[in-house]
Amino acid sequence: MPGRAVGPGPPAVWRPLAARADNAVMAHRLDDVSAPARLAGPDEGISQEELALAARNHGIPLEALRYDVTPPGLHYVLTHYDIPYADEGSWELVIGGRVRRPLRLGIDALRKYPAVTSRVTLECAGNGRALLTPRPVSQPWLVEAVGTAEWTGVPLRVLLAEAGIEPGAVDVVFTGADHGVERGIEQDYRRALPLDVALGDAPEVLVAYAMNGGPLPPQHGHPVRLVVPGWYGMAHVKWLRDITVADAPFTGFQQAVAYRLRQDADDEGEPVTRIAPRALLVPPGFPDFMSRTRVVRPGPVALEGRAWSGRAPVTGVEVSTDGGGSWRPAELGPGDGHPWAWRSWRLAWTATPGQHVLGARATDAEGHTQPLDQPWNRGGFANNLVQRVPVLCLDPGDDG
Ligand SMILES: Nc1nc2c(c(=O)[nH]1)N[C@H]1C(S)=C(S)[C@@H](COP(=O)(O)O)O[C@H]1N2
Ligand SMILES: [Mo]
Repeated sequence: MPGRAVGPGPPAVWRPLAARADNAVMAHRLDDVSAPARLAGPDEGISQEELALAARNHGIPLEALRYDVTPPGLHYVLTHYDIPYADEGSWELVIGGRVRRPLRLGIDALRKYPAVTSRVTLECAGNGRALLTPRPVSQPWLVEAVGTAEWTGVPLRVLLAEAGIEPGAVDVVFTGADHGVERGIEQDYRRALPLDVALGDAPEVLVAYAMNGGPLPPQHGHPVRLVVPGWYGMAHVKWLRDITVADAPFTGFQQAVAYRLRQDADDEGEPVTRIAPRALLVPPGFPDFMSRTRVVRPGPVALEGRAWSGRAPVTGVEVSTDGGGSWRPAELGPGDGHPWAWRSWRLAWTATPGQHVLGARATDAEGHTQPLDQPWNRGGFANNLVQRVPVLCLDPGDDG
C-alpha cells in the first residue's frame, strides 16, 4: 500500500464518526494503525508519515560540523515513540536479573560515583536511508543524523561490579521509559549488549546523567541514558530506567526484528553494531534556499569537514571535486585523546566556473572505507555511501 502523498490530493474532511457504519462491528487492533516495514515504490515520493517523522527527529545542520562538540540543540535527535516526561528527583534506575545484589539508584546516588566524561560521536544506524533505491520507508535521513557531545556519567562496569554478576549471564538488557507500538508490537524501547561489551573498558559504556556539562535535555534521555561509544545510536538507550542481566540472548523487537542487516524480509540478518566510517563536508559557499545547492565564487575555497568510524580510528580522508573521478588526501586535524569522536579534515580547493560534485571518503585503521555504490539492506542501516555535494561556481564578476 503506497504512503499518502504530500501535496495536491483530496482535502481532509470532517465527517461524523457515526457515518462509518462499520465502526461498531469491526475489530479494533494495533494492526489497524501499525503496518509492517516496507520499501517505497519506484516513483513514490516521501509520504506524509515520513514527513511527520522527519519533523520530530531532526538532523544536525551540516554547517554545525564546524564545532568539535555540537552546540546544544544542534545535535541530531531520534525518538521512536514519545519523549517521556521525567522528574529527575524521583527517577530510579533499577539493576537486577542475574546479579547478587540488585541496586536501586536515584540521580544523587549515581552522582556519588567517580564521574567519567567521554567525547562521543553518535550516528543513527539509519543515516543515509532516504538516499537509497529502493527507499526503506522509515525516518527519512539524508546524511545529517550525527552529532558529538561530551557525556558524563558512571561506567556501566562499575555498577555491574557492585551488583555482582552471577554465573551464566550472557546479555545485559536496557529499558527506557518510553512506550509505543511498532509494526504491530506494543513495547517499551529496549535493547541489549553482550556481557563482554557491557563490561568493556575500550569502549567504556557509560550510564550518563550529563551532556556537555549540564543535565540531559528531555530529547536526549533526561535524566539518565546509556552511551556506548563507537556503536550506532540504537544502542544508546535513553530515559534508562532498568538494567537486567540475562542468562539467555535477548530477543526483543529492537534486537531480533529491527536493526538487522537483511536483504530479504525473511532473512535472519546480522545485528547492527558499530559505526562504519563516514566523512561529511561542511557545505562550502552559500546555499540556494529551495534546492540547497551550494554556490561559490571562483578562486580558493577551503574545504573542511568531519570524519569518524566506530570500528577503528580514522586514518585518512580523501576528497573528490570531480564527482569521484579523482581523489586527493585531505589534511587531518588532531586526534587528540578523543578516540570515539569525529576528526576534522581540510583541503584547499581552487574553484573554477561551472558545476562540480564534491565528496569525501574516510578510511579507518582497520582498512574500512566508504563505497561509491550504495550498500543496500531492507532497513537502510549502516550504509555509508560517499556524500555527493553539488556546487555551482559562478562566472568571475557574477554578483548573482
Ligand atoms: N529509550 C529510547 N532510547 C533510544 C531511542 C528511543 O527511541 N528510545 N532511539 C535510539 C536511536 S535509534 C538513536 S539513533 C539514538 C538517538 O539519540 P539522540 O536523540 O540523543 O541523538 O537514541 C537511541 N536511544
Ligand atoms: Mo537510530
